[in-house]
Amino acid sequence: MKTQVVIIGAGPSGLLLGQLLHRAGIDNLIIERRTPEYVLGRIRAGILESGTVALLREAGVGARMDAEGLVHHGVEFLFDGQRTPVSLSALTGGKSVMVYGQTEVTRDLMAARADSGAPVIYGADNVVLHDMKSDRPYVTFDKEGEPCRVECDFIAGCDGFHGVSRQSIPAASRREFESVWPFGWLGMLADTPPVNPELIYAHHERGFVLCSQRSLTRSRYYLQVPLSDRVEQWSDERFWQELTRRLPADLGNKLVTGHSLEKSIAPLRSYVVEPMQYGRLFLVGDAAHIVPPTGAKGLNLAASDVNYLWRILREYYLRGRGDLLARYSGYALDRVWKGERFSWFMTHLLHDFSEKSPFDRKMQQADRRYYLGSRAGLTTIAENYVGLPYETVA
Ligand code: RFL
Ligand code: PHB
Repeated sequence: MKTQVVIIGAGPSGLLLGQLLHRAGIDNLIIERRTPEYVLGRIRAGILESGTVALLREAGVGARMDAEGLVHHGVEFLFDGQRTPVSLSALTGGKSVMVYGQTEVTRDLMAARADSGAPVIYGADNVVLHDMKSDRPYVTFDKEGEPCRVECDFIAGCDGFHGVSRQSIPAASRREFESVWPFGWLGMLADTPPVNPELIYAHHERGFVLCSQRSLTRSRYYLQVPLSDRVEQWSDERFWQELTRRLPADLGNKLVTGHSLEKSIAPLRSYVVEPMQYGRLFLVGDAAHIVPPTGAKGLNLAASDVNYLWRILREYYLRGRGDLLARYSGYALDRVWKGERFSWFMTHLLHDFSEKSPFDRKMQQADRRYYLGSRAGLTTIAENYVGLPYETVA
């Protein structure tokens, strides 16, 4: 087999890149280890930055998002029992975020891929990348026990944190930066109306709480939990009780409880690999970086990488601009590190750190009072939350 770009991984990064390239007339093949049902079963991100929304529209997959997604012009913070509404639009010159879950984004991208007739191979085992430093890289894999080989011009490693692409770069040619957080998030999805029209990020001495949503009838809540906790220890009843304890009475009384559709615990990690390319291999999304979910940046940084890579590849194929290829990592990492910084900042600001010294706790409290009590502080939070602008590829 032969194609122009082999994309490894059919998560949101791989599917979005494939869609944009296909619409630009650039042939690509997506190779995915799992089944489509498995990929759709993962409940993850819920908030899209305005740049991600624009990119999905540009890819021709914005119709259902625009019809069903909820535009949020604000977000709320809560600590010491005090609620602070943050008007994202007023602080950013009219920008907003979209509540539209990663599952729905992925479903739309899968449908667009099927309509386009462009190929995806699901259930591919033993994917191996070859000759990335040459002009003719290729990828081998097994499909139903049969060995396959695809020759290509470029490989896009969109295969997430545990994928094969990053590991294919020799250790001496990559540098890793990592910080693992001492707690996890227990997430719960339920068909109950959200407790508040806007998302609430709350600090509580028993731990952080996030009240999020997927629609007007579907809620997504998160609780900070110790890393030693297992999801089996959290019955629905215990979850709702703990959530109520961490919310002020006016909100707790409004909480509508119900049967959970999904519950899972995610550890929190900050991670970046540099550079994000090796010869003709480009790393995209979680394959290159992980953020704690507190800033809602994981999926949005993946879209940001796709934004740069597809424009660079389009310039290469349509205008012969080979010079841009070497600049992918620089473009992507500038925004990635800013997203890492914001996610790190939000995680520090809002979680309970039992090992913090009394002085550090006072600093954390002062940070909260300063950032949420000054227009400059609120503007910093708002402009990062709606998403920093993309640089123009030129
Ligand atoms: P994905 O979604 O992990 O997709 C990668 C795809 O590659 C496939 N794959 C392979 N295919 C072929 N060969 C191999 N050897 C392969 N190895 C892996 C996988 O099966 C998969 O289909 O990465 P992508 O596309 O870069 O997308 C990134 C986003 O998924 C991610 O940033 C966010 O979901 C992060 N994230 C969250 N972000 C938020 O903004 N808000 C959240 O609430 C949130 N919750 C989460 C999350 C990530 C989680 N993970 C990764 C543990 C919750 C969890 C549990
Ligand atoms: C979610 O709805 O899953 C969500 C929203 C905002 C975050 C993290 C997760 O910061």
